[in-house]
Amino acid sequence: MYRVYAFATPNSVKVPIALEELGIDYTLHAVNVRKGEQKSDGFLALNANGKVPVLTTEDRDFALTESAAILVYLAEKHGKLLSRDPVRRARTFEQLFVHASGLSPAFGQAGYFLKLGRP
Ligand SMILES: N[C@@H](CCC(=O)N[C@@H](CS)C(=O)NCC(=O)O)C(=O)O
Repeated sequence: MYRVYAFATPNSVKVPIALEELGIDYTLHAVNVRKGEQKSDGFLALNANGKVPVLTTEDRDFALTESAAILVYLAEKHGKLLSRDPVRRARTFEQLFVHASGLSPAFGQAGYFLKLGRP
């Protein structure tokens, strides 16, 4: 069974959504980024970058960070959600990269400067 380390954030929710779509069991482990839990030693051992989400196996032998990488891993490992047709596959990656390289960083900065970063 997978473990998902996440919080109620746009990047986090992608992982449980994919696991639900795939029909795969997982356990959800809250990492409260508002309280700084993503910078704890225990969490940094999973992701030295100190960010959610992280997907691990039950024994935590395998830990994967970066939401887009996690989505691609799950789709390839379980043979669903990612077409083998080159054009359809490219369209999926097109949307994935729009989010990973543009929308997500913009949301992250807006969240920081509009909420967390205020004095
Ligand atoms: N590129 C990363 C971004 C991860 C990210 O920025 N996560 C945010 C929540 S959406 C986070 O952990 N923020 C806490 C922090 O940066 O300290 C991904 O897609 O997984």
